[in-house]
This record gives sequence, structure tokens and C-alpha cells, in this order.
Amino acid sequence: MTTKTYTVPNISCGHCVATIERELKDVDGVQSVKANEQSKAVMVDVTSDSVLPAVTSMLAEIGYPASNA
Ligand SMILES: [Cu+2]
Repeated sequence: MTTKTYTVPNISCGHCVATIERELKDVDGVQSVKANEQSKAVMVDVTSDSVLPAVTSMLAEIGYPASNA
């Protein structure tokens, strides 16, 4: 398992957090997601590094691109 922390500048409220957590959990290979409104961090546990590009793509697709992807 790999844990990756993304920085997502567009997170501005609890709805953003809920959207990100819901959408990323649907990505194959994502085991857990925790987003934080204050730190604008999104912590993702994935089964392997090969899942990370799909996570990055989904963040961009839903309007929350990561600044450190
Ligand atoms: Cu929001």
C-alpha cells in the first residue's frame, strides 16, 4: 500500500471535502481518502503506485487539480 498526500488549492469548504472524498473512493485501487479543508490536503491510500495517475486525473476532472501531482 502507498499513501500519497496531494495539495489541492481549490478546497474551500466542507462540500469540497465531501465531493473529493466521494469521487476518489470510486477510483479503482483507492482504499481510503481523507481531505482537509484547512490544510487543503488530500491524503489517499492506494493499493499501489500505479493507481496514482488515475487519482490525479480524477482530481482534475472534478475541478480540484492538485498542485503537487
Ligand atoms: Cu467547497
